[in-house]
Amino acid sequence: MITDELYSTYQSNLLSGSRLVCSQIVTDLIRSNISIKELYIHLFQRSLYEVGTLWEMNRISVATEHMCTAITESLINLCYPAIFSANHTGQKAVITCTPGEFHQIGARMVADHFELHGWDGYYLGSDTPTDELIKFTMEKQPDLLAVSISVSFNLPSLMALIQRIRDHFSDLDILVGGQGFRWGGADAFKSMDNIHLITSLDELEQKFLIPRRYDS
Ligand code: B12
Repeated sequence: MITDELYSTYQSNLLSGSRLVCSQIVTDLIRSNISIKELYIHLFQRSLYEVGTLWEMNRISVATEHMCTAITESLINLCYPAIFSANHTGQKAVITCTPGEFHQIGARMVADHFELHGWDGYYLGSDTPTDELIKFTMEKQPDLLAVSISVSFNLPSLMALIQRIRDHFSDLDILVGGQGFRWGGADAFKSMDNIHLITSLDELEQKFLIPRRYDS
């Protein structure tokens, strides 16, 4: 369990750049069999949201924000033995960010949750060129495509991407999500078929991962 006290210790060590202490905390939590979702949301996500607020308030530098992000990405790697231990179902998802979207950790957590539920989660990371995404999707023939945006100015980029994808894959399920929708944008997808705005990992599990796990 991640108590407020443990979170504060982790966060102060992250902000001061102590990779050693942060990795010890994460290793201990994994050994205690914490769920990956709890670790991702109540430690990594909570901490990065706070880093964003501190950066916005000019209380930490851009360099410190970059360091915290880099450390967090390295700590996520410590979870991989747990993530890749599920029996595979044969289902496949491609997870990416729109062109111009550089925030990739949320998409990575989404990809990891597909893996946790036995899917092959192909994670392409940030700023994927649409032509390359189309080629990759043709090659992998996934059951669904998930796209993340963190800044609302990338909504037009997401709309353009969806239109291009639809030219090639007329009924592929497309999940969209991320903080880019915090200030609206959901209406743009209402009239579109097979586009699903998903607001959290819980909703992703409930609507797409847990039910299908028992189908096979
Ligand atoms: C790290 C960071 C960066 C890094 C990203 C590096 C990297 N490797 O990812 C860099 C330095 C590149 C960056 C750049 C910028 N950033 Co920045 N960044 C952040 C920060 C601190 C953390 C992001 C993060 O990883 N969060 C943790 C993840 C786990 O959370 P998440 O993305 O929300 O994902 C979760 C859910 O949303 C969901 N989810 C996400 N995507 C999807 C998709 C699907 C399909 C589903 C189902 C679910 C889902 O699942 C995840 C797990 O729960 C945030 C602060 C914050 N609040 O997040 C600011 C933040 C997002 N950035 C912000 C800004 C303004 C910028 C810049 C515009 C700054 C600038 N002036 O240049 C640029 C934009 C770059 C671009 N074009 O994309 C603002 C956005 C505000 C807004 N109004 O849109 C934030 C909120 C900071 C702030 N408080 O102001 N940033």
